[in-house]
Amino acid sequence: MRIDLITIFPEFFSVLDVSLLGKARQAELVQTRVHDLRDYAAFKADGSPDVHRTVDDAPFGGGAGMVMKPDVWGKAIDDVLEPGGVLVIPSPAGTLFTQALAADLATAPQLVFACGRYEGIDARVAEHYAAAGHRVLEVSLGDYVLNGGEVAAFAMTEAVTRLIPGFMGNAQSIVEESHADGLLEYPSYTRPATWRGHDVPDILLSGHHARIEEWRHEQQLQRTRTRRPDLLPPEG
Ligand code: 6GU
Repeated sequence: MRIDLITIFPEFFSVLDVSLLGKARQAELVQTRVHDLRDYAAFKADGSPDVHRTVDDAPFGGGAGMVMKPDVWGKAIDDVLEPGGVLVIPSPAGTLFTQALAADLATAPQLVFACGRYEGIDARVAEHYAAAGHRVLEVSLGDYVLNGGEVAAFAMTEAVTRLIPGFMGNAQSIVEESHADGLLEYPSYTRPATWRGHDVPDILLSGHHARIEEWRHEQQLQRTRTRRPDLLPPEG
C-alpha cells in the first residue's frame, strides 16, 4: 500500500519513522510519502507567480476563518492520486471513522490524505475527484475539534496500516482487541498476583480455560454497557 499525506505542516509526519509504521515500511508492506501543499502554490490560478504561496482565501458568503483554495489542492492531488487511489479528507464534518472503515481501507492500493485546516477545503475538491471516478471520503475521528487534519490523518494511518496482512506479529491480538467484535476489550492482568493490595481475579489463576473465556466475555459486556452503551444493540 502507498500512503500519501498532503499538508502545510510536513514536519508533523516525521513521527511516522518512529511509530509502529516503521516496521511495516521495513517489510515494504507500506510506503509513505509526505508532500508540502505550498510546493503547489508557487503560481496563482491565472498563472502569475505567487511569492506568498497562498493556500487559503476568504469564504464566499462571508463568515469566520479561511477556506483552502481548490486550485492549489487540485494541483497537489493531481500530482499524487493514482488510478484506484482513495482520497481521504479528514474533517470534523465527516462521517465517523470506525474499525470497519479501517479494515476496508487496509485493502486499498493507495490512500491520499488531504490534510486541511479545520475550516475546510473548498467543497468542490471532493466533488471533482468523486466525479472523476475516485472513492472520496470525508472522515471524522469523533465529536471534538482539532486544529487541522494532520493528527486525524496520522491516527487513521496507524489504524489502517496495522491491519495490513503481515504487519502485526500476532494476528490473534487483532481478532481479540477492542471493537473487532463490536465490544470493548476485557481487562488484562499480569504478575504479581497481588499488587498494592489489589488482587488479580481468582478465575484467571484457575486454569479453567472455558470459564475464563466466559468471564472475559461477561467483562466485555459489562464494560460496554457502562462505558459505551451506544455500541450495544437496542434492548427489547
Ligand atoms: Cl478528521 N479533523 C479535525 N480538524 N477535527 C477533528 C477531526 C478531523 N475529527 C475529529 N475532530
